[in-house]
Amino acid sequence: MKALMSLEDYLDGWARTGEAGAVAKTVLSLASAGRLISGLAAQGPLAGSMSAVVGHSNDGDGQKELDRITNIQVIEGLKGAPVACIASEELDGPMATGKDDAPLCVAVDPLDGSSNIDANVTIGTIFSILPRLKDAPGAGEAHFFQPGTKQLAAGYIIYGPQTSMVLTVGEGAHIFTLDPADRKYKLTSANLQVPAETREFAINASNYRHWDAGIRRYIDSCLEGAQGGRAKNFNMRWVGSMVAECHRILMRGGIYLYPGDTREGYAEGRLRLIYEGNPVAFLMDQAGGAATTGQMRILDVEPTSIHQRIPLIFGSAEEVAVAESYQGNGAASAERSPLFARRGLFRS
Ligand code: AFP
Repeated sequence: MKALMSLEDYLDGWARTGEAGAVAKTVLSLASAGRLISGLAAQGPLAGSMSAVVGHSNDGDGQKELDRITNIQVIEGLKGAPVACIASEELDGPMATGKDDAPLCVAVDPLDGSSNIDANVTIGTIFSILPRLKDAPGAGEAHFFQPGTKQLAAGYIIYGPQTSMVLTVGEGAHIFTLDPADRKYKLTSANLQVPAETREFAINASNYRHWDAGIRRYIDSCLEGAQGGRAKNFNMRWVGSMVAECHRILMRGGIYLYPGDTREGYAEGRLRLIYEGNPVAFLMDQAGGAATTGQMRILDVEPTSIHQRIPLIFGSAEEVAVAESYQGNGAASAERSPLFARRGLFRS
């Protein structure tokens, strides 16, 4: 098999100096942390009770032991990187690294999908690399209140059957798979392209009764299949781990939806803008996909708080546009699908 380009060689060829060189160093630091986290995740229960609840977390669920450990590993891993401050799902506020003049800031979800640890389901580390604002204090939140369009790099490390880093530095989206033989990340898919059309949607359908009319009508239209207005049948997936859904969508297309709903605390959905929505949106943008709140591009949203939630719809560009077309006033006047009225499968 032809020698594959390593992550180091890819980054070397992209940038050696200046801000881009700093981004390259930071990506390699995150990749190293990913190696350690991958090893820990692969041990599962052999490493102790990684799913034990050990503290509070920002999403209302308990903080798991593996959440805590991966957060430490990411922070430790970034110690040698040119990063001035870190925002993490596992930290209440931004953490100064002591390198106040470093050019970068990193926002991270150290372990997305941690409710799946016990079930041995794919999980991942999501990261977003931003320029430090020169006129803002060291570890101030202001660095992270930049819209997603300002990201210099973003991606995730997915811990599944393979461990891979999916990365964009603004020149396409690429997959670097960690080779167990030599523990090096190797370019296995360059310039990913999300198919514009799809027949596969991902949403937690148990929340149907909590959705607004627009989302219900869109999902109804998918469920009506070939007999309905869409004139095609759809398949459904819901892994419970956004990184896994994102990877599947990058590989074969699809649409992921986590909209706001009427449950307490879910008016803006479940996913976080700065360290989940923005990195995924950057990857989608680079891979010809789309990412929206249902009303506007995720990348254009101006963040106002570190752990701000955001309604998140992303994936195949044409399907995202269809889902968007059901949002806003038009959807409210739409008739409910007779399919569900008759069968009462999803009551309002
Ligand atoms: P956890 O990290 O708490 O497991 O949450 C994962 C997640 O943020 C995202 O990765 C999933 O798509 C989504 O939540 C699943 O949410 P539901 O449990 O409400 O379906």
